[in-house]
Amino acid sequence: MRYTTSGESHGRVLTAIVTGVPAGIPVDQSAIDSDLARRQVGYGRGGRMRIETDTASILSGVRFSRTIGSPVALAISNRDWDNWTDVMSVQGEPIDSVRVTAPRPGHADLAGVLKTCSNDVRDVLERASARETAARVAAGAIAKAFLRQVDVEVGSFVFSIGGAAMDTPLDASEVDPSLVEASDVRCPDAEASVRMRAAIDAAHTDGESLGGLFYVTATGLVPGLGGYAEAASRLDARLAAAAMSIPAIKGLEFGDGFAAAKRPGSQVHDAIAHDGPRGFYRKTNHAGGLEGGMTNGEPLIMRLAMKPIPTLMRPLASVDLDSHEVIDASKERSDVCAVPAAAVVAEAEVALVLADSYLQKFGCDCVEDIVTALRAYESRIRS
Ligand code: EPS
Repeated sequence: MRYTTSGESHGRVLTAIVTGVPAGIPVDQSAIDSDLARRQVGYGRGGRMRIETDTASILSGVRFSRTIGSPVALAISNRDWDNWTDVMSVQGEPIDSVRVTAPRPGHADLAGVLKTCSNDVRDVLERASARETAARVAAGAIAKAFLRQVDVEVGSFVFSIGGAAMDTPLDASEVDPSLVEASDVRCPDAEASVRMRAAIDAAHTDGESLGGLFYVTATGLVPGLGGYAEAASRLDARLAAAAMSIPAIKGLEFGDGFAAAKRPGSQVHDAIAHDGPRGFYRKTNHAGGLEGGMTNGEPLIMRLAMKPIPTLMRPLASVDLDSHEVIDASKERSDVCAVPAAAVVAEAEVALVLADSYLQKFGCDCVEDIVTALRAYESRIRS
């Protein structure tokens, strides 16, 4: 299962095409829209989120609420397009007065215009904008619908925003999703949520932006997804590539991650146990559910680091593309913090990789055959 997206931040529409989709996945429009809404919620988002109410139109690949084995195309309209029809006109001549010539440090702006021979940062920022991640979330909702058929749930929560963090240690796979969904910073700890909101308020007052750390988890995974024999089949490598493809994600760890590098092996690896009905299992999960490039049957636990958003209301210095004079970087309307949204985008990315790894192991034509093969595998490895 793969996806591609198209669309500019203030263009008419965002689209996603998901290929390699097996037949027989129940597709509920409201589940896609509910994930789109989860991505839009979050304390610290800017004015744009008051304009958009994202909803996906399913253009192909679904009939009578089930996938039929063909590519699934999804479209999300940009409501803000109505305000940008001149600046983002598909036809006509460039309008010099709307050119953006002050690239922002930390954004794709400068390397983007140099690479594409453009004299207008807007040519780059429109596509580099994280608005595109709405299309990824729609694509990921198809992967999640498949994963539900094989009893896998993907979730996320925010661990820290700026310097405001939850207490450690915590078992990320045991976090109650209802507490996460009830928090407008997607943090299950009410007291930490208050501190995170205060940090966002202070950043807003100072013309600053904030990043943070968040977890993505997946439960119900069978052991043996991914592979140890080829570099390209290693599931941790595939998950890392997917996570790092999300704008502003700068770091990633699985399980105990960087902390494990400081401890001796006996405190890092998870002793193997077995019991009749359950089969092989671990009493600890330092590895975050991955060993040797494969799932080991324990929950997948990933922690991602997001940098602060580059658009600053108190901008850093930049250089004008035309005159080469020192100027302030451009300050478009922007978010102060999008860490809660990035967590929902990361769920989508992880779901797409996990769905693909199930299809590689258990077949890719129809859900019924995949589930039959999965049950036979589960029964064999339990005995
Ligand atoms: C973004 C800038 C802001 C964000 C946008 C990402 O948009 P605008 O320039 O229209 O105010 O709100 O995110 C979204 C629109 C979204 O849906 O997440 C940027 O420069 O990356």
